Amino acid sequence: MRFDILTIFPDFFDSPMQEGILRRAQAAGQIRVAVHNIRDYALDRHKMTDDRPFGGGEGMVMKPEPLLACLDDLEQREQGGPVVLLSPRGRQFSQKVAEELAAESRLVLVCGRYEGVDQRFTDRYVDQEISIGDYVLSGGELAAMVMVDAITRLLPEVLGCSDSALHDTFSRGLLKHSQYTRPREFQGMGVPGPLLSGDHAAIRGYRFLESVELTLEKRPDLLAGVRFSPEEVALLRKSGLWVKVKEVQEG
Ligand code: 9D3
Repeated sequence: MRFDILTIFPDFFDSPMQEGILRRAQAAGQIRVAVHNIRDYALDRHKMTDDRPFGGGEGMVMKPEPLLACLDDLEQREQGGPVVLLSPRGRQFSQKVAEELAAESRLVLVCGRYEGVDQRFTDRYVDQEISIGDYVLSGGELAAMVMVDAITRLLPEVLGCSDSALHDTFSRGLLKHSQYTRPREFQGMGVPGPLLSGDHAAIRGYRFLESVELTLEKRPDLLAGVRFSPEEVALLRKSGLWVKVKEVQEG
């Protein structure tokens, strides 16, 4: 997968791309991230990428011509992918949107700054607008990083253990069970018995019930879409959680 990122702050991407999964995925050639400085495409001698809004008002607006020049340059060199504008107006990013975009072979991510991007650029050249949530950021750069990270770890060749993405929180709508490691006793606190039992069926059952319990407590909204197998229903009934799950699911 190839990501082209258009930004006036290319340095923003340096360190996040040099750690962990993103670093490995790039080194292995599974993803390529090309960061383009919009300012390099500004035509005037002051290298202006923003200007005052027509009609007046606070703040500045990103000029459309440097954005288009940058996009044109990309598309002349390579086959273009869908153009995504990171914007507080966009459809909200989610695991589902990440899965959808992970099916692309190329994405162009345009990072807005200031009060926004000239609407004529968006109207003609942007395929979709995406927000990462209902809070105000200073620009689209961090949002673009969030997207690159979430999408990259979904690529089948990226995760060594190919089904660990499937087992993640959200993959089936349950929060993941808690984890413990050594030491066996920490500040007077032990580790739940089943995890030390070596009985793999007991461990699976314990973890499943803890997942359901956590989801009931912290994210009951997630339970609406979860279906349980007959074995799971039996476990839930035995533990007394089934009634609560039904309550939440049937509203
Ligand atoms: C105070 C300015 N806001 C007036 C309603 C508009 C506004 C414009 C530009 C608010 C934030 C920004 C910069 N943010 C983004 O470009 C952005 C963003 C975000 O702020 N939240 C969540 N996702 C995203 S994606 C891009």
